[in-house]
Amino acid sequence: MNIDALNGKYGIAGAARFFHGKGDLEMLELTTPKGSCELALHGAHVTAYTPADEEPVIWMSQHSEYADGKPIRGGIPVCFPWFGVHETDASLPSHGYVRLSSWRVESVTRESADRIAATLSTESHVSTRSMWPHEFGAQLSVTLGDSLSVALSVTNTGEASYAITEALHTYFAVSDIRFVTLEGLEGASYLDKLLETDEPFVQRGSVQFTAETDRPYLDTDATCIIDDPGKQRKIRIEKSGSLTTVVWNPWIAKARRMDDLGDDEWTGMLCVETANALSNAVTIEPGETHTMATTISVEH
Ligand code: TA6
Repeated sequence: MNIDALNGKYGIAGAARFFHGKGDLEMLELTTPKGSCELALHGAHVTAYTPADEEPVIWMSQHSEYADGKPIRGGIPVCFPWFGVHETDASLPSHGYVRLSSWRVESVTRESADRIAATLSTESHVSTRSMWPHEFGAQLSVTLGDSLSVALSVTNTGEASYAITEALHTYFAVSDIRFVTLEGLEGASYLDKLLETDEPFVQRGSVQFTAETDRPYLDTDATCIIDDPGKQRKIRIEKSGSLTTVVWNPWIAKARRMDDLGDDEWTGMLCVETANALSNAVTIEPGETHTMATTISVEH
């Protein structure tokens, strides 16, 4: 559907506007007196969230690609139907394939003067079955109000149960990762993806960052808080339907190896990902729906 048709069917004056963004991607901007957010129909990918009177909360790479078949670097990538490298075929896209193509708009609803929601959808089809031989319908709902809530709902539309792994792979904007701490995961068990071991570790105190960090914290439903003294703010990350929190910063060497992340951009971002991964894979029975959600807010 073209931009004029989208605005004609779903646009709301002063609150919901479709436009062509970078790479000519179809974008939706949601605005209330409490703040604004943007999402690309490509991947149902949130690319901006800025509460009123705040600096942007979501980080975007200045080197991202914006093209069909390519992931956007930054924002909130929707990782599904698998998280990370495919279990049996490493040639398949990292973090699944739903972030690589355009989703359909299902609804845009202004719930009040201060709250607006949009829902996008996608589903299994002939070209996905070769990568993942299961039937699903997926909806991504974004609700902008005093906070930003993003929910991924997956319905098993097939005849047999199956397991999924998934993530709302959120990139947060921070002043300098070297001076930021992450609270909420104290005592949680995590794997260190940078070590050649499946031995779990236990988080002692808050998470601090002194090198590349790539850690899935397992069996945790904890609310996390990014404490950012440089921006004199805290970012609160609540979640539901998720037992994994992945914490990632590429640091210097990995940033240099990434074409879509600038050599000096690593200091300004931190991924705290609402997920279900590894031993927290979710089994969905035929006809059932599983919903995972994250709610992001700023506090001082
Ligand atoms: O969630 C952390 C992680 O799995 C890292 O290992 C790193 O690969 C990151 O995701 C980005 O993955 P992507 O496929 O988007 O480049």
